[in-house]
Amino acid sequence: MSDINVQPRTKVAPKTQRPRLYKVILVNDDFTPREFVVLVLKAEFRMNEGQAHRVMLTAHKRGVCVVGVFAKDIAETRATRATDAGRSRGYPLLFTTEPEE
Ligand code: NFA
Repeated sequence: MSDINVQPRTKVAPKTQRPRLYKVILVNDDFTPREFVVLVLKAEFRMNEGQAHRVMLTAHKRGVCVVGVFAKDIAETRATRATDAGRSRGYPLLFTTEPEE
């Protein structure tokens, strides 16, 4: 009788889990001046004038615009800082976060 055990290999290579990414979304309002929105986008999201202007205009026309995609803590910190920058000037400017599918 053979004492060689041939067993199928059952260990499966685990798929590496990448941390979920979060979108920062700029929400339009009727009060925050366009140029102030552009200023905040440049300061808090390191955008140049052209990029910031395009994002501002897209939110202005469509209601919302994705500003960028980041790790959760970075997305939340930037959305809070950018929203606070508007609040400190008395504007209802709002940035929200939302997980990517
Ligand atoms: N809708 C604002 C205005 O007409 C500009 C704005 C754009 C505000 C994007 C917030 C977000 N002054």
